[in-house]
Amino acid sequence: MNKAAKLREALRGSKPIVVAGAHNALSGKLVERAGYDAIWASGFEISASFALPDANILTATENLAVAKQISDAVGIPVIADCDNGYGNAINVMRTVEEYEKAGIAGICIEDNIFPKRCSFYAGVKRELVLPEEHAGKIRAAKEAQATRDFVVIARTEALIAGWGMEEALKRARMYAEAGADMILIHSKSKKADEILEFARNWTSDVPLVSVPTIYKETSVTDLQKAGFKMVIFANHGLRSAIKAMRETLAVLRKEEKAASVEDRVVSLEEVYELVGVSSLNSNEKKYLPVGAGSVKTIILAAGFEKELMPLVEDKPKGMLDIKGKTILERQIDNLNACNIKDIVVVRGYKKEKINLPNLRFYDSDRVDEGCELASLFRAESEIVGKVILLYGDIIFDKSILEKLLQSEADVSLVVDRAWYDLHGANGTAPVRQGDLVALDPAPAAGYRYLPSEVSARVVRIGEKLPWKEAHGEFIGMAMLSERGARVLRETYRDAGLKGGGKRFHEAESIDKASFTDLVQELVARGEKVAAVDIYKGWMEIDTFDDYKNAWATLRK
Ligand code: SPV
Ligand code: MG
Repeated sequence: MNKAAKLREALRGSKPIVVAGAHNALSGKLVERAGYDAIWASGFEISASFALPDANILTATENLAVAKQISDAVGIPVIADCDNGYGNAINVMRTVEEYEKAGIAGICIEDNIFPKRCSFYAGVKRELVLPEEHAGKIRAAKEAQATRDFVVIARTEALIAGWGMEEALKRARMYAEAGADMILIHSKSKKADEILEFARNWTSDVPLVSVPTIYKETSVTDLQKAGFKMVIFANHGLRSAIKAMRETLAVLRKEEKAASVEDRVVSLEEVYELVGVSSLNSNEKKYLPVGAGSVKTIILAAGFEKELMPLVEDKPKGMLDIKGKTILERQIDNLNACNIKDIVVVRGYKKEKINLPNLRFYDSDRVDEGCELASLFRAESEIVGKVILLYGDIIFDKSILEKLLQSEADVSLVVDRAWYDLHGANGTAPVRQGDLVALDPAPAAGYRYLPSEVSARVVRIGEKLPWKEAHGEFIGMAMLSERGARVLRETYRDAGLKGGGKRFHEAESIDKASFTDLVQELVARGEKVAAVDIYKGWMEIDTFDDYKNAWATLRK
């Protein structure tokens, strides 16, 4: 149902139509949320919101833009205060056409001359147009409307201008005969007596509208009993906003601390909710291309490494300084350089020492070795959308991250192929066994690594993979697509349910498993795990020797 039809329906109903003023979309939304039947796009409020008097200073175009802004933001009808229609009957016709096209349910036109003066301003010259002229405007308005339901309210200022009850009644009758759908009888008397007398003498079927701004003791029920169909609280939203803003700003100026006004302001979350941030988020996911800007990174920095003692006696290894920058800072620099700003860190061992800015934290109490997966799943709610998983103890060249970001696979693991040149191809056992991977296709005989277009699949992974069967080393950096993230979560949950305390690949149970065990599980379930090939360009800080080596190799 369109909004004019809604307003018509309310007019046919037995209840009074209770309306409140607004001056922009947000205030309109607040009126709607407070349960009013309709919104009054108030000339007084809109002018005031421009810090201007209500005296036809704003143009029709400016007022219309605000009324449309309000109507577009709400589901209830908007009745626009169109002052005197912005000119004579000819101007009124265009006013009607434009407001109706904009989705406004109805307008109100008063018999003030152009330019008007607000009904309440003291000491200003008050002149009304001849009643015949205003009746002509109402006729023109009704003929100009394109749809049946659009509502035209005729307003007389006869009581405001001091012309007396007879003149007010005479004018109102003329406007009703000209086709007005409602009559607004305005008064600046402190008591409702005037408008109540008017209502007693009103014999027409055309319903009456009241604006109890000055006769403020009169309730909707009183007005309904007197025969009024619509009551407009024209400017109370704006006036309360002025009071609240003035007081809050004064306290804040004095205290000079945001917390001093905390109890006077709504939370930011309430503002987000009012302006629809949640639909912004879901639409971004639906419609924006997935670029690095929408990739999240989860850094696993919970673990404790005894081989790094005493270096890590008072801090986690991610906070180890290497030439003026911690490992974590070096990782963050590279992530930021690739436009990745959403960084989640899973902390555990000495967690309070990881306190760098612009990170989001999840805390794990599983700091003993071999509980990496349990730590990662502390941040399970973050494993959504495109996600990079990063071990907190590696230092890497930015180009590795750039290459990974280009992968289109659902699950991508960065694999160092230099490992095979060093060990696999010439049969030299590695000094230390890392997370090794076997690939399909395996490197050809007489292997010398050359970057290839086609990425190989990881078929086996783990620390216990016999080195002679391995083709590369997983460096501790992986990327999941939106689907990959979902599959990873589901696989973890499902394996946990089915496996319980049983062995989980290289781990004694899923509870003690590493990320690589879950990758092996994905492979076992037929999931394609792609290897993103690199050739050196990274280092892991696992031992004191690694640390010394990093100092020797890295630039400041
Ligand atoms: C307005 O809100 O602009 C009105 C109502 O016209 S009043 O200010 O009470 O005249
Ligand atoms: Mg007005």
